[in-house]
Amino acid sequence: MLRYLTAGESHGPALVAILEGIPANLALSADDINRDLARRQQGYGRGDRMKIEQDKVEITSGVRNGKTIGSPIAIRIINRSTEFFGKSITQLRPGHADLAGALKYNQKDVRNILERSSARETAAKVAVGVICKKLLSEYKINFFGKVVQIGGATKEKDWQKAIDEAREKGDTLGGVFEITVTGVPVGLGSHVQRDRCLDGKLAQAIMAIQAVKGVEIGLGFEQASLPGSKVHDEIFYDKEKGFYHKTNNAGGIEGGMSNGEPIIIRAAVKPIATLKKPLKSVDLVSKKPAEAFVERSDVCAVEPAVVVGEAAVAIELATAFLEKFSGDSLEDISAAHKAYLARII
Ligand code: EPS
Repeated sequence: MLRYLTAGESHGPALVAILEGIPANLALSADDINRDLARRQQGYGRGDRMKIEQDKVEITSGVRNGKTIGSPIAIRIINRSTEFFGKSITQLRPGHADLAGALKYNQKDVRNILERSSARETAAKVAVGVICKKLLSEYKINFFGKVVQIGGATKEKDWQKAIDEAREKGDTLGGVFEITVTGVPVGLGSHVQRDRCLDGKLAQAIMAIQAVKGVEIGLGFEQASLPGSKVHDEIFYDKEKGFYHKTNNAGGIEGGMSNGEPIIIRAAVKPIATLKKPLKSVDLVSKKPAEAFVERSDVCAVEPAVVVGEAAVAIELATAFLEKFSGDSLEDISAAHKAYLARII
């Protein structure tokens, strides 16, 4: 079983994660992880925090001589920007976890909520996701993420302008990103029980990313207005490649299982909740009207969200892959995978 936990506050000493269930003998280095950590730090619209941080991972367990050994993999990413950690806040930000978190956890200092709810946590998730991607790449499963929309702009040439305009107004923007995964074998997930449906698991993982408010797979919401003849992907057979479809409106998933076509999943990201020109709000302690709290933040974080989305999808697909081809070493998993592919042709 693959499982993981992250811990760490945005301006605390470090972010950490433990990932258990990765088989032995997978080649893994800090550099493998650092590449995606650097990708996550980029993107037009990022704030000044990214000029301070140079996210690098330290692998503190589970790897010896450049290979996994089957024990839990622990990682740590040091936070350079810790200057806000001691500062108390009481003005609630609409759109963030501030209000619900402060009431739920009985806190008078919103800092105790925002430090953990910050999207900074996604650095640890990306580190875990890279390890899962690395495992899946052994089986020719590859990830391609991209931005498809920023604010209302669907053309790349308009994105920077939209972000610049939002910045000038003291505003923020969200958008849509898309993750495509190729090489996924037929039969990950299952139709037999709701908590084994692959699309359900992917939707949960994507929705659990900070700021994501919508998910669709394949044609998604568009298919609700189309007849079946325009939606369902016809089935063909070829002696070399086996069963296949010429279209992929299902986004690679039918009946809660991968169907052998690329998995295509899109997510809607809401605009960042910290606005330079603050919205009306209330002070948590005095309960009097107050402007929302303003601290350093990003104008738009859809580009980094692509990298986080890839990680979230990779973690779910690796979990489903290891359920199907379970084994404690890479060699055992490869044998099960090879035998299965030979059977289904
Ligand atoms: C982030 C770090 C944060 C923000 C952003 C993402 O750093 P700071 O709050 O110190 O500027 O830039 O967090 C949020 C968007 C949020 O809502 O909390 C990061 O490392 O990705």
